[in-house]
Amino acid sequence: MTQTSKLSLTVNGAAVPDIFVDELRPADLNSDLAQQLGDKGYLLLRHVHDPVEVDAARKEVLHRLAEVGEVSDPVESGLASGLSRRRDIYPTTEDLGAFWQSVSEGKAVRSVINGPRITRVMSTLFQEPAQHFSFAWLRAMTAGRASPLHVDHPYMNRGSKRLVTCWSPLCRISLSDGPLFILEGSHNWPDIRQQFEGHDVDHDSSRPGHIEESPITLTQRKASRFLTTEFDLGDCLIFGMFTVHGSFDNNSANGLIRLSCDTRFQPAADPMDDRFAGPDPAAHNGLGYGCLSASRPLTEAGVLR
Ligand SMILES: O=C(O)CCC(=O)C(=O)O
Repeated sequence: MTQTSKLSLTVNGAAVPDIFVDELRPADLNSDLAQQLGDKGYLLLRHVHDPVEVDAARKEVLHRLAEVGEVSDPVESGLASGLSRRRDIYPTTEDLGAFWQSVSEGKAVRSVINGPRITRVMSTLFQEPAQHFSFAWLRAMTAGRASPLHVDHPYMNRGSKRLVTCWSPLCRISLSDGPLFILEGSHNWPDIRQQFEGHDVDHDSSRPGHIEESPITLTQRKASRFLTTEFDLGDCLIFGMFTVHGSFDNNSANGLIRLSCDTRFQPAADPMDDRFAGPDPAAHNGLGYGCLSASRPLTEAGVLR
């Protein structure tokens, strides 16, 4: 990474010192994926999706956001207008959820995130047929926003123990646009596992699902590093349920809407968390897609999920 690019990285508004940042290394598709995932806590796969299909998904999402007035012309540049008619058109949480479900289930989006290319990689990873949740976490992050530090386990732990997250950028994401990061070695941190294992955010709302310690403090305390990279169309990042991750702040100077989607895969033979399965997944608190901050207007600040 170049010195200048690193300087644009902030979390919760705080500059991340260069010494705490390193590059995510691409996985070797020709050697054992499960072993690499176990060793490093993540798999960065370059060009696993078809970049042309990812670009089609990007445009599909942007045109849906433009319908509610949230994208400037030309729409396919992907810049936020700073305005929104979403809540006027979709006044209730249910309406907002139905809108976001329709965007998340767009044909072009699904042919990337649930398509045969990524499903093949997942079957190779599990060494048996893979299946995905029907629910998908499509995100549109405007400048100034970020995802908090967390592990995924407390949000989706009622099914397979072999569940993995697959995070796919749906636009090019430079270091200043709020890329995802993982904390190096965090999949092996016993205190994080102990704190979150068995915690279910829908059963116990008295405890947060995310990590309250500041990302920089935790990284320093663990002598860890923020691992990130610039993401291109076709890339994806796979990680397990105890890998600590979040996103840097979107500091895009021109207002780029950072688009990404996280999906979850597991061996098809394992039980599936029923909140996220089937044609109309109930998701968190039975709200369906209305549980996601992304279902709310881009002009409103929101919390994760
Ligand atoms: O895209 C983001 O900002 C967050 C993604 C995430 O938290 C996840 O993949 O679990």
